Amino acid sequence: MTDLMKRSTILARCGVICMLFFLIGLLPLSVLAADEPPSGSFNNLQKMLKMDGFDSEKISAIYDRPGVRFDHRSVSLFFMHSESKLNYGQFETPKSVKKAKKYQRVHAESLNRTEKRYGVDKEVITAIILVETRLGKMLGKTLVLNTLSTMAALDDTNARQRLWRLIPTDRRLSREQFEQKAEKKSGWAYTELKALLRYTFAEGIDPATIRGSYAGAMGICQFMPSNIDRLAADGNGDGRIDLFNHDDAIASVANYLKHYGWKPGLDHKKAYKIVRRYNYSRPYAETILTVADLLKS
Ligand SMILES: [Ca+2]
Repeated sequence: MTDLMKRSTILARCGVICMLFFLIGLLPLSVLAADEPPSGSFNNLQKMLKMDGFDSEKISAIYDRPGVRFDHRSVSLFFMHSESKLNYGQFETPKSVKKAKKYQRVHAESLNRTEKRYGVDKEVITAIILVETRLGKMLGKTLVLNTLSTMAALDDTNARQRLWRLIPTDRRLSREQFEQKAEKKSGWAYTELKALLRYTFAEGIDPATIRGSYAGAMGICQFMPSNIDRLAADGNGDGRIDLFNHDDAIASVANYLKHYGWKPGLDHKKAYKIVRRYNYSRPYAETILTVADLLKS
């Protein structure tokens, strides 16, 4: 079934309400953000970045862009009780394993080269890419720059107050929890934001175009920007790090695991411990190792 046919079928099923949501989804971000002041939110942040040595003109130009804005929608998720948990079982189904095996065939050369070079099992690398982004098919829709800038701006009491008012009251944390988390997360986000800017400037990428998860993870392997500098690798040897390129993403996953102690022939317990450095969730680590075993069988 083509994408168009799928869309038509879904719309027909959902009716008028679904159609409205669908159309809203197609609106440019600037239209949706009409209720939010377009500028001013990041004035202090810009000053900080400039004081920290970033080029003044470049920073001003970035924050003048129409799509760059205070993004309460994604950042709110950090301060809400979560409603649903990811269904990890979906990755262990025969259909999912079949797709992962196909990925291994398509990227066989890159996976074999990487396994040899880093000593990390290609099945584990593939399992991580499967769970992180459905083998590079779901890369996230949020502008990483907006998420990190909004979160970093929360060191300012006005920005915190503004976000607090925008979080649905029935799902938000207590005010005290919110304040504590905002303070902690704003410092974290500022570090990540600086890493994003350093990376994109160095690679000649427009930082206002990179989309990722609501938490700011980006690329096929979903690295946080601060990990790019430390642990991303150039898998295709073109002298650049592009985490939206499969070769680079494959090598980066391997380099990350190797850095945290992966060696060929690790036992389950040690492998589990290292995979949790990629994502701290226990079901995540179990799933990665189960999928890797299924790919080996
Ligand atoms: Ca590369």
